[in-house]
Amino acid sequence: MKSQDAQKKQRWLPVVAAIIRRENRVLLGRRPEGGSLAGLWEFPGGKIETSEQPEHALTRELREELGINAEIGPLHFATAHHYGEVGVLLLFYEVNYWTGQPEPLHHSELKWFTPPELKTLSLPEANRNVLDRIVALLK
Ligand code: DGT
Repeated sequence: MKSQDAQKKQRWLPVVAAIIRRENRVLLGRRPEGGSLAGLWEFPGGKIETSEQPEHALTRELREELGINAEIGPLHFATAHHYGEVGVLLLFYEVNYWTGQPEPLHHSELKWFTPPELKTLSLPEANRNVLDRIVALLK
């Protein structure tokens, strides 16, 4: 039987994130002030709700966060990371087609970055493992 502390340590969040490309640039949003990981640049997306299909979660998040209707492309990478007691499993999907103009409905700022610019940004730790693979995808 596991103690409550041990169970707490196993909190695990599945998260979907989008690699939204326009030519050789990729769209990132800056996490809003006052929340976790504030001020860091992240790939748009968010938590998968219970019983939700990952692609549906990403479509929903992109509508809520950016106001776009996106067609979700292939799943490219998965990476896991722990922030203290919470683990995140991040699934990165490619998004090449959408309608609407991305707007910062959730982020403090949205910006398109080239691969060299991406490498200079402050990103959540969880993204460090996959940055090289994302950059390779943009070439
Ligand atoms: P919070 O403040 O941690 O409750 O989360 P929210 O509601 O701001 O976060 P949400 O729904 O975007 O959840 C995503 C979680 O995954 C959050 O803990 C941050 C983490 N994460 C790490 N890298 C990324 C990334 O590139 N994109 C997104 N969307 N989340 C990331």
